[in-house]
Amino acid sequence: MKIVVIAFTFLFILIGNAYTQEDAFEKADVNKDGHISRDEYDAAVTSKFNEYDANKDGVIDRHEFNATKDNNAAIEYEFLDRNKDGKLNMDEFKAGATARFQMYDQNRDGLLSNPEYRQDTGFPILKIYF
Ligand SMILES: [Ca+2]
Ligand SMILES: [Ca+2]
Ligand SMILES: [Ca+2]
Repeated sequence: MKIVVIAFTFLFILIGNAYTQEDAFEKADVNKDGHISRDEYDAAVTSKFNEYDANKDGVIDRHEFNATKDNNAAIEYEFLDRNKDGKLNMDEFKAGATARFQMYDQNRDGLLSNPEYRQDTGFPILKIYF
């Protein structure tokens, strides 16, 4: 019985994660055309920046980015922090987000389709941005 409960709990966690992923794409796709345009992406990235910036000082520090705990976040933080001052401002965050968008936009149509969003890059980098 206990094992069944654990198995179900695990299943719910998996389903929960799948829904979370679905939500991020669908939430960003404001006009529900199945693609995330650059405008939609910019809006989602801006609100994500504000979400990270917990103390509202206009920059994301390493703690706010979770870079002190998460190795992938730490690597992405280094990539984003172009002037290496240990802070991310909105310009740096958006420049990095644009670079990642272009990386995922495989057919170069300026739109992010659902399969492009879900392609396996080894690490779901876009989750960092929206
Ligand atoms: Ca759209
Ligand atoms: Ca901050
Ligand atoms: Ca595309």
